[in-house]
Amino acid sequence: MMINENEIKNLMIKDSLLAAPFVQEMMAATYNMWTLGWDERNGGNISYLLKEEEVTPFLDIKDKVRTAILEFPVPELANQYFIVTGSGKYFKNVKDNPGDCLGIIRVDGKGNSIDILWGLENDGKPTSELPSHFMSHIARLKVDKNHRIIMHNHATNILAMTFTHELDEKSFTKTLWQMCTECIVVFPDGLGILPWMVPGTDEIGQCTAEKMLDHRLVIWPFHGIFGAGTTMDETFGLIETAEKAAQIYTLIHSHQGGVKQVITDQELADLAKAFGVTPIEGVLTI
Ligand code: 2HA
Ligand code: ZN
Repeated sequence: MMINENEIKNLMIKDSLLAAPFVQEMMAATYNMWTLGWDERNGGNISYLLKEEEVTPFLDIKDKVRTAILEFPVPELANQYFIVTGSGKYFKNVKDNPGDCLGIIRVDGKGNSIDILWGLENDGKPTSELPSHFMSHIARLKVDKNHRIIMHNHATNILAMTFTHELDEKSFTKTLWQMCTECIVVFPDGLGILPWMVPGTDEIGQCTAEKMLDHRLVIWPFHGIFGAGTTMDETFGLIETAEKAAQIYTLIHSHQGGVKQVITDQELADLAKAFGVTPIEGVLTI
């Protein structure tokens, strides 16, 4: 069988791309989340802002596979590259089939469409939560120039807690801070909470992004959580820490004996001081 020059180039690029650190990180993170039970079926999505110089060693950026129009323009993200999970793709399958489940996309110069540069084979589309991801990236970049990752999943205990705890941001934050000593240090900026809304819409995207100006964690009641961060590990660790605290909450509240003692507000303030973080206003009363 004869293979032409273009086909050889494509095969080599495909091969080397799978070794790219950002592809490896997406494969590992999605698999870890699935293993933790946070991403049943096609639940969850990740988008990862990439620098052009990270992409060019692995991909010819002049070759686009196809273009997709954006229903919500994002001029703030013009010419930016992302690796994203695909709409309807199962996290459990990403590591065995990254070319089908992931895509590398670039927003055009005006922010009206995206070029698909690699992946999303079989006519796949970027995550159905792209409005929430893009709008959240825009919000986080306003407050953190090192921001890179938006991650959404259906973390089990956080989701459960939205049924059993009042949905007030301050008291929800305080309860989580009280559950594990490290929480106030990991998320001194607390959590934002939206009302229940239909997922996948521009509206939930706008509301999530508004919360992201003040918090790196945003809860969608009865659905899941959004996290933001500068690296995959940091973002994963942020959600993991909140989820662990929510697990402790659920464990102790199903315990017949109930709660006998908690970390006091003074102790939380001492922790914040010792670790040099500033807790959001209005949560601690000391
Ligand atoms: O489809 O989690 O919110 C994946 C989702 C939607
Ligand atoms: Zn979801």
